[in-house]
Amino acid sequence: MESKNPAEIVKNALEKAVEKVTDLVTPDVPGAPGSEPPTVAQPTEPREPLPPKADQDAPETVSPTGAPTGAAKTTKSQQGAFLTTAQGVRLHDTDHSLKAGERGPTLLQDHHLREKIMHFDHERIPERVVHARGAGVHGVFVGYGTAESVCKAGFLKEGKTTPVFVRFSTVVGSRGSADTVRDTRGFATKFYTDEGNFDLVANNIPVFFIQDGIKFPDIIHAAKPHPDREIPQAQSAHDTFWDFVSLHTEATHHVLWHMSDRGVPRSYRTMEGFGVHTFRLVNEAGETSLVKFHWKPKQGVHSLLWEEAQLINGVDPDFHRRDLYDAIESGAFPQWEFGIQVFPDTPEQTFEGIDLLDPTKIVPEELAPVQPIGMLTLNRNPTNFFAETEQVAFHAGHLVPGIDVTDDPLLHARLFSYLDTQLTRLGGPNFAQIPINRPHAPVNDMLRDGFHQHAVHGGVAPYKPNSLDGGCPFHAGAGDKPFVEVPQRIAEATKVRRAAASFDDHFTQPRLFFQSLSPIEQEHVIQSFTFELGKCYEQAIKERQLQVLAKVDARLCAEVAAGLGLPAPTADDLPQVQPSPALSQLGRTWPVDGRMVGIVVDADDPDGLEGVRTARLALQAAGVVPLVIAARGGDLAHGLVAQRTFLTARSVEFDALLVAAAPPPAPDALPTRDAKAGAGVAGSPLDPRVDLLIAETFRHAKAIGAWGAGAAVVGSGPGVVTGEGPTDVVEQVLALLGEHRVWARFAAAQ
Ligand code: HDE
Repeated sequence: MESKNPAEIVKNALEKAVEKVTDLVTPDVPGAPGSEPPTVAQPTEPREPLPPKADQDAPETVSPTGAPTGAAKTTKSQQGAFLTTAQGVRLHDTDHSLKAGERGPTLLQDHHLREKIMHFDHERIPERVVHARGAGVHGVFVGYGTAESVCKAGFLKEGKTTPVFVRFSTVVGSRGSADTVRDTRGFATKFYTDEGNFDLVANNIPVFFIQDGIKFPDIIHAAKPHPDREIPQAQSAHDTFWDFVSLHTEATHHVLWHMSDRGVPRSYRTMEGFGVHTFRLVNEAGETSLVKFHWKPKQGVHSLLWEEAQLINGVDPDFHRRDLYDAIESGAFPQWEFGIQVFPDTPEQTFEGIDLLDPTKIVPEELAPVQPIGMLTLNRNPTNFFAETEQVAFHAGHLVPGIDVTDDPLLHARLFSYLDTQLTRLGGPNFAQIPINRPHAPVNDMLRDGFHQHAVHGGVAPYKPNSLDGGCPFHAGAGDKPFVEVPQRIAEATKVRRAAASFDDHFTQPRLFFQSLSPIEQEHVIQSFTFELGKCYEQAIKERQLQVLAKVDARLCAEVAAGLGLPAPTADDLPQVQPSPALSQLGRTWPVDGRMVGIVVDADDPDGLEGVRTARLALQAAGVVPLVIAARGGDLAHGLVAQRTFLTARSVEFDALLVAAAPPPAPDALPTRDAKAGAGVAGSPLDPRVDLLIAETFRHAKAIGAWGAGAAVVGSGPGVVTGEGPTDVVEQVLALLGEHRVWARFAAAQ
């Protein structure tokens, strides 16, 4: 008998689904660019293309109509040992164009040059109008079966394993913008179910800026760079954004989340996901329920500090995508539990007075708990960014039997928009045939021809009714699992351009959100508003936003006003709210696997390196990625390798720091050659870059552990652990890492 325990169900299914992966993954230092190490000399012996790396996967090898092709999943798009043209003709030289003499003009007849340059000239496609910057990976979803009473969708059944592709993104920035900007994050999942593709195109914030999709171009035009100078990139800290949201106060709730720690996630792996809208589920008996979808990260919800986020934008603009790929490559597969809040499907479509059709409202988890219904595990990196991550096309209207939409006016505009946008972005109506978008269920539509048609359709009658193709394809009968829209009753109505009165309250829930945060999180919200409004040029906009904040919380408004040097407006009769503790992301402990720990060593002290080896093994055993930081790169004693040098390391890369030595200034620390000169005190016995590492790690509330000579240079305070040797220090640092940060160092946390 199969287990009913959700954890067991996932474990069993995952063991089957990822057994190959665990064989292949070596949990050492992730980031190898290729599947085998290169030789110093250029290879000259012809050979077949190299296989993909062990952590990589490609779209399922199904035909454009969803038929399994039987080809190996890892089949590459290129084959054969020799360079060819796109027509498969072998070439003997691609390094020189065909010329009339060695120093003569290039000949028009050079068809290889022409083909190569033509293709290169058209390598780019338009970036997404929003969510342009993102990273996608493959995974599996396993149903717990606990949703069966409310939803008939097959992929939610107990133990059912479904392949998925997930793309995380920022909203505002262009494709090349930095990852750790303050922004909302996208969390879009394509489930390749047996009943067709289901896309949950979600965000890491449970509400949205607008209540009606007709305002989407307005909020996006306001958030994007100013049209005249095209600055700033990927930021909300500018006049047009605050001009709009201060006037359009239904944005206030989303703005509060955006200004909170949720706007700067530590990692894609440590974000919650929310479907935002209320959806309607249907069970086998045809009964309906209203639900909100949630993704709960097993890794915990965890954010960056603002200074870290800013530093990372310069030090490693690819921080979030690198973190995701590296975690998967090192075998720390991120997981999210899929959950639903369930509400009765009443004619009013409200719950405890909250309008479920208003996407600027949440239902606090204390009123409707999130019920777990499955587990998502991301376990394979893509093989090709463009083919998979860039060409994946999500759509809020990709639904499967059992999941239907409600009349949320924001959702309805999305149901139009997501197909429409692909026409320009992916160049025509056949984007569902691109490998990453192909369903794994049989496709028999009557859509024909168009740009980039890959299916070779048979028959002569792509219309209904027909007799020439034997009547094919047929309508699915009730027993054939068709998608049937819920026959939802619509109350008698008049055509209007208006919202319901229940959409009018723009301030109570932002107040609830702010008051539910811990003091340290509230400090961050105050700091973000002060920073963002401080970056605005126009005083009128700052004053107007302060008027909005006065309606949210008097202290929030007063402290931001003080930071801006403006008087704080006041507001009367602010409502009493019942805080929702579930909205705070602090105060719990989480698994540590996939986190990064730097270890400062003295390359010239072989005795001290013995302890470093012990520490490294202990960290690896806990699933943590240890990176050795030394004065120089390369091999060290005891089989250790320096993965970072004092020149290349920066504290923001690490979740905690171990200091196993007190290395003196290295030759490249001479002030004139040190990019971080000034970090250390002149004449200090410690390398100034190490000094900076320790200071930043402390300031950013991360755990620090030290032993030997290192213990003398790390100072003291909450979360600074010193000891004789590595063993108990590592143990204590791992425990601190599980709490994410040492908040006790901050005054606001006291
Ligand atoms: Fe989107 N959104 N959106 N959105 N959205 C797009 O689709 C749109 C909204 C979300 O990784 C676009 O293929 C409208 C809410 C994600 O490929 C576009 C409205 C939520 C992604 C579009 C919204 C989202 C998108 C741009 C208001 C959270 C990235 C390119 C009515 C529930 C998907 C594309 C990916 C992308 C339109 C509001 C999430 C233009 C009109 C609310 C995660 O179609």
